[in-house]
Amino acid sequence: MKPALTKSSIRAALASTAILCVTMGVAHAQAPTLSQTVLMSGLEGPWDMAFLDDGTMFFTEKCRGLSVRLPSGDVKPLLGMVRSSGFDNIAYDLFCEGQAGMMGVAVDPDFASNRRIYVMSTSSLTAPASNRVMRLEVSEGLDAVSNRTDIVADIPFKPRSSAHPFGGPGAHNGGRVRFNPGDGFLYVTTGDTHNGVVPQSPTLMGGKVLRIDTDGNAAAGNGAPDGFDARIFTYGHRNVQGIAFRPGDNRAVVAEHGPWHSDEITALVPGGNGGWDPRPGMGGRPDCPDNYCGYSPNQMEGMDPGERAAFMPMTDLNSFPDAMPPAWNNNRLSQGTGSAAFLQGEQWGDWNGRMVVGIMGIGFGGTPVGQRIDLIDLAEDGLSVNDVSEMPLPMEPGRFRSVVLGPDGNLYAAMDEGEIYQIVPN
Ligand SMILES: [Ca+2]
Repeated sequence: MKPALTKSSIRAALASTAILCVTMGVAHAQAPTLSQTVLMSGLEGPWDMAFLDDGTMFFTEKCRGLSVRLPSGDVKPLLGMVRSSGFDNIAYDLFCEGQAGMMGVAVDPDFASNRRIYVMSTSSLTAPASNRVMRLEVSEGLDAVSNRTDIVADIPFKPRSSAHPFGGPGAHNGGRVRFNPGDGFLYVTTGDTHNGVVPQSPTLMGGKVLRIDTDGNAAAGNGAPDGFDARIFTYGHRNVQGIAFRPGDNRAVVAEHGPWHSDEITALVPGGNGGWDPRPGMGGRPDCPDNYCGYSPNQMEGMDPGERAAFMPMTDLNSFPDAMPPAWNNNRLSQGTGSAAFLQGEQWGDWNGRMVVGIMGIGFGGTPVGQRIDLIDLAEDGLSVNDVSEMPLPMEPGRFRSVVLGPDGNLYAAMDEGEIYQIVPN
């Protein structure tokens, strides 16, 4: 005997269907399953990527230069560095040494009309050398660049070896360049170059985040203290290699390498001090090798990261009570937070809106190497994190130098080992 279809049974059936839909809705918004494609391999130290809407990808290699991968897969060399091969167009002043070389690349928000891109590289045009941000114009055929204009020419470069870990020339350049979609300005991250006076200096452009227009002029409202170079947005940094802008409020968030302890993720405020000051004699610290206390008190051997942090903090709130506190310090470890991006789009499920941070891996003094991509759920006020988890990678981990969200909504990741991966959420 069939059950009678009554109004109440229909209502009950509809209600249970509705509950089922809600349940499925919740179940649907969960972590995606990832797959990957090797977009490029055999590269020499790929450092950064920047995309056009159609998937065209500009990319840099630290010691070779700038190239572009077309949606067809064809690759065209655009601007080579001294001693590179395979480039018709070579800028002989551009060179690599140690951590320095050709680094960040960004596409102008008005690329469709002005054909401009921006590249940061080390250059020998001055002595000592410097790191520069160059503006280039790309040909209609995407096969050449011209009209180079160096819009920032005074970012420090470390010219000589010093008595420090990784103490060779070229250390700590920062190197990321990114446009903030909210204000349209170009943000440039720089490093302390193992020079104690640089991060807190009002006039030296290392250990900073610069915020400039496309001619290299200071953006209005940078807010640095009186007497500071007007291009400075934030200062007191060690080595910022990651910067990304939070969807919704476009707040700048940086990822910064720590000194044997405390990689930091910091939500920036205009004019803010990151609180890194490796000068001798600061914070009760004595003289330090080559006047740089960054690895004190025991730079060549392992010791408890908490003791290090107490002695030489990444954010010295005793000396600088108003410094910007990090939202996260990688559980007091230094593993190489090299790059950052925000995931955006329904395809990322629960991860939509989370910050991804590529971690290169440094196994010093008993620290786990930790090569991975972290998913960071930043608190609304930027002062802490709601959650941090490790992305389950669809490939073997490596030294993640760059993570970029592509125009197709997929994540692109470059590894020092030579690959650029496309990571697809399913
Ligand atoms: Ca800091």
